[in-house]
Amino acid sequence: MRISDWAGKAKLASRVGLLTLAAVLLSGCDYVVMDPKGPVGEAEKNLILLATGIMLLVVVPVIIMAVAFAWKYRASNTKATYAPDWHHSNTIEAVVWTIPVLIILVLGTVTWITSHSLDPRKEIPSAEKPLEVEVVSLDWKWLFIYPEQGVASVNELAVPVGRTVHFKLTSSGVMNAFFVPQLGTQVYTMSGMQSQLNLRADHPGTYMGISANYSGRGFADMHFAAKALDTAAFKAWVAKAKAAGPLSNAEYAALMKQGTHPVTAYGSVEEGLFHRILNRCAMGGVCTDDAVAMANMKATAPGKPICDDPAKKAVNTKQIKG
Ligand SMILES: [Cu+2]
Repeated sequence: MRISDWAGKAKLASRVGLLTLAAVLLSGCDYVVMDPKGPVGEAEKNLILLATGIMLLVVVPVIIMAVAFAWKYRASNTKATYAPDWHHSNTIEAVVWTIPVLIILVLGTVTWITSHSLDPRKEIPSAEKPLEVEVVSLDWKWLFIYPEQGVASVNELAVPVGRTVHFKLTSSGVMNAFFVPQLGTQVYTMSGMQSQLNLRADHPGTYMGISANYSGRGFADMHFAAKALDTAAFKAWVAKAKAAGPLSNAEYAALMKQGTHPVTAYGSVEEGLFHRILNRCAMGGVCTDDAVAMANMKATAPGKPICDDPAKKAVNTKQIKG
């Protein structure tokens, strides 16, 4: 191959490379995770950048060496050392073991520390009491209950800017995952279980909220708007919700039916609805916690069949966190 052919090939390759880069940069994709709007998302973004950077310490030299070695030891290069009997080098051994071990130590330490500092259950220090929001995933919609305000909404989450929000999450049926990428941390919602999440939005705006766990036919439409509002706007949002009709048992039964749902506000919520959803008795019947309590009582009575070893900690679905 002549030199001009090589030059032509290199030019083509660089053009393809530039076009690919341009396509990625101009694709209009929002790198939402890399554009966080709160402290949790910020910490997670930094963790992604740090982990990627550390891993590139290996990836980049390996790519360079793969090309450089192939070029240096090409058949036509008579100046390169030819060593057919070579079999060991202490220097190479030291390099290929020390660097990965150091990287694993650093990554392991960072992962250990952030697993605890970014625990979704961990409270975010704040002077103000966190806002309580109860989240229920249904097929295929999200229900948000505000116990303090006595209102609820479907597919719209409003939170005050700068105030920590403490979420309690569960699912009415199949497993889903609550995720507002710009605020950080995805948490699973599971039937009969309660998970917890603490988040804070530091900038007003409307952020995309999704379910990050496939849950069936209407899943693609199972998203919600997470609105971070200033204090006055949040008060106005609550006032507007209060003017809407109640979230009655009949209304909740309708929400439980499979199907997508438009954004809806409810002016009042039946007391303890989240507790009953969590304990699988929202539509009547025996609550799971009552059933478990009854089974435990039976087990402690002498001569009765033992459902549960009383010496062990009671199995109570309500207590399982995470
Ligand atoms: Cu679970």
